[in-house]
Amino acid sequence: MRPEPAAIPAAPYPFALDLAATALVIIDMQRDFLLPGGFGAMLGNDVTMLARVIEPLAAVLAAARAAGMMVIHTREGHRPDLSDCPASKLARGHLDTPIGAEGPNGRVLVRGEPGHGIVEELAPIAGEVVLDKPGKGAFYATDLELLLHNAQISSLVVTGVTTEVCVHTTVREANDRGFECLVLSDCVGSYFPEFQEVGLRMIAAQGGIFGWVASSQDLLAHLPTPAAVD
Ligand code: C5J
Repeated sequence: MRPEPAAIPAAPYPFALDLAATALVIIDMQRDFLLPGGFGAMLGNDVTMLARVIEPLAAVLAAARAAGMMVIHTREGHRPDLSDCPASKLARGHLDTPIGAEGPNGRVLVRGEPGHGIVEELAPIAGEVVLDKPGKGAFYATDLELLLHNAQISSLVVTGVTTEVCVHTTVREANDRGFECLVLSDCVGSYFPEFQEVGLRMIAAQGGIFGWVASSQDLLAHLPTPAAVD
C-alpha cells in the first residue's frame, strides 16, 4: 500500500511529500556557474557565493537516491555551433569572453566542455536524468514535462543555482503546468544575498503563489538515511 504523504514543515504551510510522486530536480550545478573562469565569473559575479549549496545538496541527493526518488540534473548550455543560442543571449552583457568563447574551463556554456559539466560532488549516476537546456527554465525547449508525466511525478523538490534566475524560472514554469514545488532554502544559491532572500520569499508569499520553501533538514528528517538503507 502506498504510504500516506509526510507533512514537511515549510512556508507557507506544511508540504505533503508523496515520495513516489516526487522528483528531486537539481538545477545547473555546473562548473560554469560555481567555479572561477566560467560563465558566472564572466558576468562579473563572485562565484564563491554558490559553494555553500554543495554540501547540503549532496546530503539531499544521497538521501533521495536511498529513497529511490527520481533524480533530474539540468545543465544550461548550448550546442558547439551555438545554433540553439538566441542572438540576444549571445550579445547580452558585451562580454570579453562571451558564450562559446574559449575560457579557462573550455568554451563558455558549451555542451561537452569541462565548464559545462556538473561539479564532481553532485555528479549524476546511472539511471538519473541529465537534461540539457538552452534557456533558464528547465521546461523550455526540453522534454522534461513528458518525462515527469510518464513517471507519474506531480511534485518537485527544487534545488540548484541560481535562485532568482534558473531556479525561479523553472519553479514558475512548473507551477503553471500544475506541479507542486518545494524549494530547499539552503540547497539553492545566488550570487546576490538580497536576491536569495527575496527570491525565496516570493515563492512562498501569497499562500504559496509558486510553491513551498523548507530547509534541507526539514526534508531529510522525513527521508530514510542512506546508512539505514544499506
Ligand atoms: C544564470 C542560471 N544565472 N543557472 N543561469 O544565467 O541561473
